[in-house]
Amino acid sequence: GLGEHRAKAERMFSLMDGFLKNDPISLQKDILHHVEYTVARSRFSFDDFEAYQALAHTVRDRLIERWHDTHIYFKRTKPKRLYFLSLEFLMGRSLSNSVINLGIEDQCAEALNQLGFEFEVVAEQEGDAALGNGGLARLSACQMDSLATLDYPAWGYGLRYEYGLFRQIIVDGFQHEKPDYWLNFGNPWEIERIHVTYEVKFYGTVEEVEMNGEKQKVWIPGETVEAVAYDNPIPGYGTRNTINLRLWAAKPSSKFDLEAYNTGDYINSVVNRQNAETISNVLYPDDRSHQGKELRLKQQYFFVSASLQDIMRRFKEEHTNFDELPEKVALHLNDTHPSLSIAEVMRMLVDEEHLGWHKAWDIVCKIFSFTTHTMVTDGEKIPVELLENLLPRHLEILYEINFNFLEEMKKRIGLDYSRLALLSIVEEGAMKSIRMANLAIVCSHTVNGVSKLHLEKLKTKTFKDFYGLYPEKFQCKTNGVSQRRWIVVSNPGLRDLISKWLGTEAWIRDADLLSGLRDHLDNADFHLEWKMVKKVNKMRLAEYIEAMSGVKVSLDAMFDVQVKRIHEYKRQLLNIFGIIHRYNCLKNMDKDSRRKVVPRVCIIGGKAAPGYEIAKKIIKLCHAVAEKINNDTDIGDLLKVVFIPDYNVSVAELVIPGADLSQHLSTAGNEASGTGNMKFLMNGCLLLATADGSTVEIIEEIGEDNLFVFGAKVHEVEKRRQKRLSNLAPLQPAKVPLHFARVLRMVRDGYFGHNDYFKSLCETVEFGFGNDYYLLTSDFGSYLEAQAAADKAFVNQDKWTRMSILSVAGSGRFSSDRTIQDYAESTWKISPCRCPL
Ligand code: AZC
Repeated sequence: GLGEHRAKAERMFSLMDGFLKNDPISLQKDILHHVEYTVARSRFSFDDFEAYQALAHTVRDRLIERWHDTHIYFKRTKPKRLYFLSLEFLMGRSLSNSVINLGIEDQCAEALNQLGFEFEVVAEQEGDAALGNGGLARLSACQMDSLATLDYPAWGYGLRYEYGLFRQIIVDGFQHEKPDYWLNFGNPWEIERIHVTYEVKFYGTVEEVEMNGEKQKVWIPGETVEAVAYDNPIPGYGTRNTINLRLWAAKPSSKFDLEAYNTGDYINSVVNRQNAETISNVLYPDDRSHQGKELRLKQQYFFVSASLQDIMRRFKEEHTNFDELPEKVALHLNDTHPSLSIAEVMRMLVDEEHLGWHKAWDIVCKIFSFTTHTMVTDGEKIPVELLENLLPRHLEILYEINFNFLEEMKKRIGLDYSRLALLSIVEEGAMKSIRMANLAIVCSHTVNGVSKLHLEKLKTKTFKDFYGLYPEKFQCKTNGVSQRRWIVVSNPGLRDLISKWLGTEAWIRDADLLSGLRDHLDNADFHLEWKMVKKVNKMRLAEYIEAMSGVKVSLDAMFDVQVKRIHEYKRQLLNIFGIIHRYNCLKNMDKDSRRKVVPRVCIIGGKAAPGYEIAKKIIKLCHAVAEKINNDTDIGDLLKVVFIPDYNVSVAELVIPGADLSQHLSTAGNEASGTGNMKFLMNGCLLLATADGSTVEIIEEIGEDNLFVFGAKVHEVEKRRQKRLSNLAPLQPAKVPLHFARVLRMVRDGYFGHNDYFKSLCETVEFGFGNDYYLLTSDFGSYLEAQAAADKAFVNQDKWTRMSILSVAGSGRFSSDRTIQDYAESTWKISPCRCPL
């Protein structure tokens, strides 16, 4: 009875000590407790890694407290919730970020110290969680941090891949891929929810049955897999709110495979069950191409089905009427990858909840929003053949959505079949397929671009036809990055300096305050301290470079960095050609001129998709050029070239703060936004960049004379491409700038060895072959001018420091807090829901 219940509650309460304490002594006790009872080591002998594990569990306990309170609070107040659906999250390490967001960094450092450990060393023990490819995935991670910090009632959903993005090993200058066994050392940041499981079904047939006198479709699936939840608490900064990132892992269904057991085929039935686990096994390592593989489709649906069952269960606990769904639930599609969700919600509402089609469609169109992350027109497509087999009912639903949509369009635009064919969700042709972007646009109430330039291209090119039909759907949400991760965690020196001169730490929650640094622009002491911070970061980076590649670099040199995925459109090749040109110039200089040269350390890093041959050749070329130049004693410290292997989030945290100059070289019109540029900007590193993606807005914000802009503008690119093609017939060396031709010839003729291997790479920029689609030839001259301007600016360290300060001061707009607030207010329509202390 009630009395019994109350007695139990009182007893529980009396057993509780209150919240875990965060003073250094309590933390030490907890660390030792975890050393002994979680890690099962002796408190008298444990190493740095074990100290990491014990501290991580100590922090995890505190995260769980807040995480619980946050969820109880959300449950009680019932706000409209956002569900952020993404197949990729690049979280990187968690320890430092958590400790900072919980506000217990000093206490943890002191606790460790008294136990004979150093926080930085212990934090270095943690491996990266790399459940994503590149920009899109890291953006999701920054956005989760902002959602928590700004107190939004949000959940992230993703997949718990057992193998994250491959580790890049360089052997002899060639990239090799090694699996990323990230879970082998345990993962203290996740909470396994063995009771939060859902069945996900595949294959089978669709049948028609009579129900209440009406014909109703039912899907009779052929295979069942179980999804198990793993929860990852995401703490906000300066708030108790700690939200959840729920990742799904596939497990064999607990339902017995009866037939196999009965026929005595025990071994095979166990083997079959194991196949289920392969679904969430490995992340696809391509960041721009989609191959229409069955396993990938299975992953997508597995993710979608588990997440939506979870979301609907939570909704139904609190509501009985689906009309309320749009007031209580916002579903965000991070790119097209999760857009099967649309068909799945329709299936749930129509087949399972028995809503009429039109009513269901009405609801569905009010809950989805969509962000695209690419400039490429040819988006993700799912072959109908695959769907027919794997998800037969979903295919029917997609056909019906498309039929209704096209009927509506016929009424609006008439029987213009070529236009209708472009709009259609179904692509006819050699391989009939579903266009995921069209599906997402038709159903979402908002279609977001990730920079102004990107949105412009969506409106005028990529989705021009849709824009004509639904202009109000299209919105710009320029990307941002978290200043918690990209200054506070990765650049503690700069953090202290900023806080000292601003007289507050409030900028950690409100990045606009960074503009206050402009007040000290001419202060000599400020300059001195600013330069000192950079120097220390360069030292840290130089040590890392020496450890990784054996190359010793001078701290007086300009550290010039290009780190990002390797892609033709990102033009790492332009960078390498520039380096070769610089080398040629140095070789031809007399002693006197050489004395005036700004020494450079050119640092390149990034992974190539395993099947992307040209990108792999770029990596090899980088190594071949490095080998030649670094071993030329005549050049010495004037020029060094370094490739940093296995670029990932934690490497970025080390490299970005140590950079003087960073390069963002995409041919204008190809980079949807770019977020690396923002991270460098926040760290006082000057940008050398094309006017592409979000760089255009950075220029707006800090002014053209605070960075080095070069190259064709978007509107010039198409014209130049045409011009090149009209020159196509004969090889026309006269049209190629001399310097460019010379550099190209050196690579082609084997100056750096391996000429056969580099042949196809050279051809990408040659007439009659690749036709230089990305316009390296025509941008080369302007690129060299920008480089010369950077050299010149670097000589004047006063000017350089001013530019550096102005970069940080202008970076506030590029905080993911601004992006998330904009999404919350204009797209998701959600309000902050702050858990009381
Ligand atoms: C990237 C875009 O290429 C980049 O310009 C953008 O800044 C970033 O998304 C975040 O919006 N796209 C991807 O990373 N895409 C995939 C599939 O990985």
